[in-house]
Amino acid sequence: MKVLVTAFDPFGGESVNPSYEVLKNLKDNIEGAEVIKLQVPTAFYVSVEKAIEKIKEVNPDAVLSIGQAGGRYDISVERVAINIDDARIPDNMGQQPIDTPIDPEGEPAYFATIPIKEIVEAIRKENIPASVSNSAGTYVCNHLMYGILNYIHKNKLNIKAGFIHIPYLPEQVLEKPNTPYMSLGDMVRAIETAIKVIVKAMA
Ligand code: PCA
Repeated sequence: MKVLVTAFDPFGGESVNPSYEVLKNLKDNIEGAEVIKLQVPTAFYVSVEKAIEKIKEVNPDAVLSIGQAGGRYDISVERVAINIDDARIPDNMGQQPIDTPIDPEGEPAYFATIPIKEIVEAIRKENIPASVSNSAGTYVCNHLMYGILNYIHKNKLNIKAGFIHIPYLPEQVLEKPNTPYMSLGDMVRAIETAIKVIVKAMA
């Protein structure tokens, strides 16, 4: 079994992206499944193209994407991706789509196909705060989640997919008073736990 895990490069003036820091630290094998790691740029369309390229290359059983959600307190397991881009800030390529459908021919939304409630429960059992989130926003993270689910749906592929947003790392909030953060160790443990649940659910 193969699980493709994607993470983003830093954006919005940050020098790190916690998702990529977590990605680098994940075990290469979890519950017998091979963990394949891919960094994608924080850029509309290109992020999806890179992910699809990799999906075609490695033919994974599941795709889990991770992204930074600055300001969130816990590990948020996303329920749904919506067919809209509405960017508060330009992406890393200077693109800033406003109220633009991601795929005019795609469904309005896709639900994650990974077991979101079981993942939240398992992470909380590790004593790490986690919850289901009902919006992945309207920036690149939602775009990537939508793009991957749309590709799987249109091509009728047997691949589970989902998205997890994670908080800032402690070093990112030194100059941001009253901003939530989580340690790298806890976030790595949370994502490894999520992968375990995904792998077990497919076995
Ligand atoms: N977070 C952004 C895009 C890249 C990332 O890590 C988001 O939540 O859309």
